[in-house]
Amino acid sequence: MNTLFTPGVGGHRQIAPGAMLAPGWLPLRRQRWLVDQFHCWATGPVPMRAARVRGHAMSVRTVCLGWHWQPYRYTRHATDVNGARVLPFPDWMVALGRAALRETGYPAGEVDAYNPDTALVNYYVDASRMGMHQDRDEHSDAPIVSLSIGDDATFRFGNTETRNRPYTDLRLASGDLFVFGGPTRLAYHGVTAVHPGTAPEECGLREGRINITMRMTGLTDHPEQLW
Ligand SMILES: O=C(O)CCC(=O)C(=O)O
Repeated sequence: MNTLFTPGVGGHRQIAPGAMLAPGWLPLRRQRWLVDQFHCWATGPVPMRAARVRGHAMSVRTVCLGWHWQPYRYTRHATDVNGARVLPFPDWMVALGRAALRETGYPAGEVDAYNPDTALVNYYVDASRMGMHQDRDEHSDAPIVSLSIGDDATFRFGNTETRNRPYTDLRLASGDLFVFGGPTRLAYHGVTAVHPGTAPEECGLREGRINITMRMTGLTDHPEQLW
Protein backbone atom coordinates (compact mmCIF):
# COMPACT_ATOMS: atom_id res chain seq x y z
CA MET A 1 0.00 0.00 0.00
CA ASN A 2 1.41 3.38 -0.93
CA THR A 3 0.76 5.32 2.25
CA LEU A 4 1.80 8.60 0.66
CA PHE A 5 -1.37 8.57 -1.36
CA THR A 6 -4.05 7.02 0.78
CA PRO A 7 -7.25 8.65 -0.47
CA GLY A 8 -8.82 11.59 1.35
CA VAL A 9 -12.55 12.12 1.75
CA GLY A 10 -14.51 9.53 -0.19
CA GLY A 11 -17.22 9.63 -2.80
CA HIS A 12 -17.42 10.27 -6.50
CA ARG A 13 -20.16 11.07 -8.94
CA GLN A 14 -20.57 10.28 -12.59
CA ILE A 15 -20.63 13.29 -14.91
CA ALA A 16 -21.00 11.24 -18.10
CA PRO A 17 -20.39 7.57 -18.91
CA GLY A 18 -16.74 6.88 -17.98
CA ALA A 19 -16.27 10.40 -16.55
CA MET A 20 -16.16 10.72 -12.78
CA LEU A 21 -15.55 13.53 -10.35
CA ALA A 22 -14.20 12.85 -6.84
CA PRO A 23 -14.27 16.19 -4.99
CA GLY A 24 -11.55 16.80 -2.42
CA TRP A 25 -9.83 13.51 -3.10
CA LEU A 26 -6.34 14.79 -2.38
CA PRO A 27 -5.88 15.79 1.27
CA LEU A 28 -4.23 19.17 1.82
CA ARG A 29 -0.92 17.71 2.97
CA ARG A 30 -0.71 15.72 -0.27
CA GLN A 31 -1.54 18.85 -2.25
CA ARG A 32 1.31 20.70 -0.52
CA TRP A 33 3.66 17.83 -1.29
CA LEU A 34 2.66 17.88 -4.97
CA VAL A 35 3.14 21.65 -5.07
CA ASP A 36 6.70 21.15 -3.78
CA GLN A 37 7.28 18.57 -6.52
CA PHE A 38 5.85 20.96 -9.08
CA HIS A 39 8.36 23.67 -8.11
CA CYS A 40 11.21 21.20 -8.72
CA TRP A 41 9.79 19.96 -12.04
CA ALA A 42 9.19 23.51 -13.30
CA THR A 43 12.86 24.43 -13.19
CA GLY A 44 14.10 21.72 -15.48
CA PRO A 45 15.95 20.02 -17.06
CA VAL A 46 13.14 21.10 -19.37
CA PRO A 47 11.71 24.26 -17.80
CA MET A 48 8.02 24.93 -17.73
CA ARG A 49 7.01 26.71 -20.91
CA ALA A 50 4.00 27.88 -22.91
CA ALA A 51 3.63 25.46 -25.82
CA ARG A 52 2.98 27.08 -29.18
CA VAL A 53 -0.10 25.94 -31.03
CA ARG A 54 -0.37 27.06 -34.66
CA GLY A 55 2.16 29.83 -33.95
CA HIS A 56 0.45 31.12 -30.78
CA ALA A 57 1.77 30.65 -27.26
CA MET A 58 -0.78 29.00 -24.98
CA SER A 59 -1.81 31.03 -21.92
CA VAL A 60 -1.13 27.94 -19.80
CA ARG A 61 2.44 26.90 -19.09
CA THR A 62 3.33 23.21 -19.02
CA VAL A 63 6.07 20.96 -17.75
CA CYS A 64 6.00 17.26 -18.58
CA LEU A 65 7.12 14.02 -16.98
CA GLY A 66 7.96 10.78 -18.78
CA TRP A 67 7.29 12.04 -22.29
CA HIS A 68 7.41 15.64 -23.43
CA TRP A 69 4.25 16.85 -25.11
CA GLN A 70 4.57 19.29 -27.96
CA PRO A 71 1.72 19.94 -30.29
CA TYR A 72 0.82 17.30 -31.45
CA ARG A 73 3.18 14.55 -30.41
CA TYR A 74 5.23 13.13 -27.59
CA THR A 75 9.00 12.98 -27.59
CA ARG A 76 11.59 12.02 -24.99
CA HIS A 77 13.58 15.20 -25.69
CA ALA A 78 12.10 18.68 -25.66
CA THR A 79 13.10 19.60 -29.17
CA ASP A 80 10.79 22.64 -29.05
CA VAL A 81 12.37 23.98 -25.82
CA ASN A 82 16.03 23.23 -25.08
CA GLY A 83 16.62 19.73 -26.41
CA ALA A 84 16.98 18.26 -22.92
CA ARG A 85 15.53 14.90 -21.98
CA VAL A 86 12.31 15.13 -20.02
CA LEU A 87 12.22 14.07 -16.36
CA PRO A 88 11.30 10.41 -15.75
CA PHE A 89 7.77 9.47 -14.84
CA PRO A 90 7.86 8.65 -11.11
CA ASP A 91 6.74 5.26 -9.81
CA TRP A 92 4.66 6.91 -7.10
CA MET A 93 2.64 8.59 -9.81
CA VAL A 94 1.75 5.23 -11.36
CA ALA A 95 0.44 4.22 -7.92
CA LEU A 96 -1.42 7.51 -7.66
CA GLY A 97 -3.01 7.01 -11.08
CA ARG A 98 -4.18 3.52 -10.13
CA ALA A 99 -5.55 4.79 -6.83
CA ALA A 100 -7.48 7.43 -8.77
CA LEU A 101 -9.10 4.80 -11.01
CA ARG A 102 -9.92 2.65 -8.01
CA GLU A 103 -11.49 5.62 -6.25
CA THR A 104 -13.70 6.39 -9.22
CA GLY A 105 -15.03 2.87 -9.56
CA TYR A 106 -12.97 1.49 -12.43
CA PRO A 107 -12.86 -2.34 -12.43
CA ALA A 108 -9.84 -4.02 -10.80
CA GLY A 109 -8.54 -5.35 -14.14
CA GLU A 110 -8.38 -1.84 -15.60
CA VAL A 111 -6.81 -0.47 -12.45
CA ASP A 112 -4.03 -3.08 -12.51
CA ALA A 113 -3.41 -2.55 -16.23
CA TYR A 114 -3.14 1.21 -15.83
CA ASN A 115 0.45 2.27 -16.46
CA PRO A 116 0.50 6.02 -17.03
CA ASP A 117 3.83 7.04 -18.54
CA THR A 118 3.38 10.76 -19.07
CA ALA A 119 2.00 13.67 -17.09
CA LEU A 120 1.28 17.13 -18.39
CA VAL A 121 1.55 19.51 -15.48
CA ASN A 122 -0.19 22.74 -16.37
CA TYR A 123 0.12 26.01 -14.50
CA TYR A 124 -2.67 28.57 -14.89
CA VAL A 125 -2.54 32.24 -13.95
CA ASP A 126 -5.78 34.24 -13.56
CA ALA A 127 -6.06 34.97 -17.28
CA SER A 128 -5.17 31.48 -18.49
CA ARG A 129 -7.69 29.48 -20.46
CA MET A 130 -7.62 26.22 -22.36
CA GLY A 131 -9.71 25.92 -25.47
CA MET A 132 -11.95 22.93 -26.14
CA HIS A 133 -9.83 20.06 -27.41
CA GLN A 134 -9.57 16.27 -27.44
CA ASP A 135 -6.62 14.42 -25.92
CA ARG A 136 -5.79 12.36 -28.97
CA ASP A 137 -2.01 12.37 -29.21
CA GLU A 138 -1.88 9.15 -27.17
CA HIS A 139 -1.82 5.75 -28.87
CA SER A 140 -3.89 4.25 -26.10
CA ASP A 141 -7.49 4.48 -25.00
CA ALA A 142 -6.61 4.24 -21.29
CA PRO A 143 -8.35 6.83 -19.08
CA ILE A 144 -7.01 10.28 -18.31
CA VAL A 145 -6.53 11.11 -14.62
CA SER A 146 -6.71 14.81 -13.77
CA LEU A 147 -5.81 16.42 -10.44
CA SER A 148 -6.34 20.07 -9.56
CA ILE A 149 -4.52 22.16 -6.95
CA GLY A 150 -4.84 25.87 -6.14
CA ASP A 151 -7.51 28.23 -7.40
CA ASP A 152 -10.84 26.86 -8.60
CA ALA A 153 -11.39 26.59 -12.35
CA THR A 154 -14.42 26.21 -14.53
CA PHE A 155 -13.79 23.02 -16.46
CA ARG A 156 -16.00 22.36 -19.46
CA PHE A 157 -16.57 18.70 -20.27
CA GLY A 158 -18.26 18.16 -23.58
CA ASN A 159 -19.08 15.45 -26.06
CA THR A 160 -16.99 13.38 -28.46
CA GLU A 161 -18.37 14.94 -31.65
CA THR A 162 -18.01 18.71 -31.50
CA ARG A 163 -16.49 21.52 -29.42
CA ASN A 164 -19.99 22.82 -28.80
CA ARG A 165 -22.98 21.77 -26.73
CA PRO A 166 -23.92 19.53 -25.08
CA TYR A 167 -21.34 20.10 -22.35
CA THR A 168 -21.23 20.28 -18.58
CA ASP A 169 -19.45 23.05 -16.69
CA LEU A 170 -17.82 21.83 -13.51
CA ARG A 171 -16.11 23.92 -10.90
CA LEU A 172 -12.88 22.05 -10.12
CA ALA A 173 -11.44 22.94 -6.71
CA SER A 174 -8.15 22.23 -5.03
CA GLY A 175 -7.81 18.50 -4.37
CA ASP A 176 -10.46 17.43 -6.87
CA LEU A 177 -9.95 14.36 -9.00
CA PHE A 178 -11.54 14.00 -12.42
CA VAL A 179 -11.18 10.84 -14.49
CA PHE A 180 -12.43 10.27 -18.00
CA GLY A 181 -12.17 7.15 -20.09
CA GLY A 182 -14.25 4.56 -21.92
CA PRO A 183 -16.98 6.18 -24.05
CA THR A 184 -15.89 9.72 -23.09
CA ARG A 185 -12.11 9.25 -23.41
CA LEU A 186 -12.16 11.46 -26.51
CA ALA A 187 -14.64 14.02 -25.22
CA TYR A 188 -13.80 17.65 -25.99
CA HIS A 189 -12.89 19.56 -22.84
CA GLY A 190 -11.32 22.84 -21.78
CA VAL A 191 -10.98 25.45 -19.06
CA THR A 192 -13.08 28.57 -19.47
CA ALA A 193 -12.13 30.46 -16.28
CA VAL A 194 -9.80 30.49 -13.31
CA HIS A 195 -11.22 31.99 -10.11
CA PRO A 196 -8.50 33.98 -8.35
CA GLY A 197 -8.28 33.96 -4.57
CA THR A 198 -10.25 30.72 -4.14
CA ALA A 199 -7.37 28.37 -3.26
CA PRO A 200 -7.32 27.10 0.31
CA GLU A 201 -4.36 28.68 2.11
CA GLU A 202 -3.06 25.27 3.20
CA CYS A 203 -2.78 23.83 -0.32
CA GLY A 204 0.71 25.28 -0.68
CA LEU A 205 0.10 27.29 -3.86
CA ARG A 206 -0.04 31.03 -3.23
CA GLU A 207 -1.54 31.93 -6.57
CA GLY A 208 -2.79 30.28 -9.72
CA ARG A 209 -3.75 26.71 -10.40
CA ILE A 210 -1.91 23.49 -11.13
CA ASN A 211 -3.52 20.71 -13.09
CA ILE A 212 -1.81 17.37 -13.52
CA THR A 213 -3.10 15.02 -16.19
CA MET A 214 -1.70 11.50 -16.29
CA ARG A 215 -1.95 9.54 -19.48
CA MET A 216 -0.78 6.35 -21.12
CA THR A 217 0.95 7.27 -24.36
CA GLY A 218 1.10 3.75 -25.79
CA LEU A 219 4.55 4.70 -27.08
CA THR A 220 7.80 2.80 -26.85
CA ASP A 221 11.33 4.00 -27.37
CA HIS A 222 11.62 3.15 -31.04
CA PRO A 223 14.33 5.32 -32.53
CA GLU A 224 11.90 7.31 -34.66
CA GLN A 225 9.94 8.27 -31.53
CA LEU A 226 12.92 9.61 -29.62
CA TRP A 227 13.08 12.90 -31.45
O1 LIG B 1 -6.65 22.02 -16.52
C1 LIG B 1 -7.51 21.19 -16.70
O2 LIG B 1 -8.35 20.92 -15.85
C2 LIG B 1 -7.60 20.48 -18.04
C3 LIG B 1 -6.26 20.24 -18.67
C4 LIG B 1 -6.38 19.67 -20.03
O3 LIG B 1 -7.43 19.69 -20.62
C5 LIG B 1 -5.23 19.07 -20.70
O4 LIG B 1 -4.11 19.10 -20.16
O5 LIG B 1 -5.43 18.53 -21.80
